[in-house]
Amino acid sequence: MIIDILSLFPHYFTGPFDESIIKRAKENGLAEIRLTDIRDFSENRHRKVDDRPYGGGPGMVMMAEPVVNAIRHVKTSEAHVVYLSPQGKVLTAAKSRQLSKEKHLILLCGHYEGIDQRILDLEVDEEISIGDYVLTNGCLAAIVLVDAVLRFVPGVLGHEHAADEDSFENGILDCPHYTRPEVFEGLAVPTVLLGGNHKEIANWRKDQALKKTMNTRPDLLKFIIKD
Ligand code: 4GX
Repeated sequence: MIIDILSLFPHYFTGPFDESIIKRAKENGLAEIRLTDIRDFSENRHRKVDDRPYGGGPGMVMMAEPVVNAIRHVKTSEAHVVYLSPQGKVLTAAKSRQLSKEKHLILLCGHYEGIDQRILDLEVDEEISIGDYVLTNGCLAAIVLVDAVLRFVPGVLGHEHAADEDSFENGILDCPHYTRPEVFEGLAVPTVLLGGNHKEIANWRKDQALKKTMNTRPDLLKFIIKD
């Protein structure tokens, strides 16, 4: 998968994408992440990419010309263009899995008060939000999206089924996990996990996951009728 990230701060991404699982995915050729500085596409001699909003109001808006030129510079016939914004549909595991099937993702990171609407009209396929809060810019949202999507690209996680067992894959939260020691500061591992009865363990985990979901995210249970 090729991922192009268009932003005003290409250096924002060097830390997160050069560690751990994403680093390994890049080294193994499973993901190529390319960073583009939108300022390189400004026609202005001061590399200006923003201007005052028509109709007035506070803040600045990213201008159509440099952003559209930057997108067109990296765009291929297979590209799927995403704008990260609080106005988008909220990112889910299902959407992340869907995006993991794309050959070429272009992620546009907004700055200031947003971007000229004509960029969306002309070049953007979908608008995605990582949650109902406002960040200072779209770079962190792009990092979150890349991380959530790459986990579903075959080979990125060590063991192929790891992504299937996670929270949300069954529409509910995950069960609690334990590792050694058996007792930590007086708290014992539930005995069912020590017994080796796989059916009993599976039942216990399902029960715990449901209880956790009921307490923390009852909204997730609204549409679920399952064995
Ligand atoms: N999930 N931001 C976009 C610029 C902006 C402001 C207003 C459109 C309208 C965000 C999020 C997010 C900060 C990225 C504001 N664009 N992105 N940016 N939540 O907060 O994705």
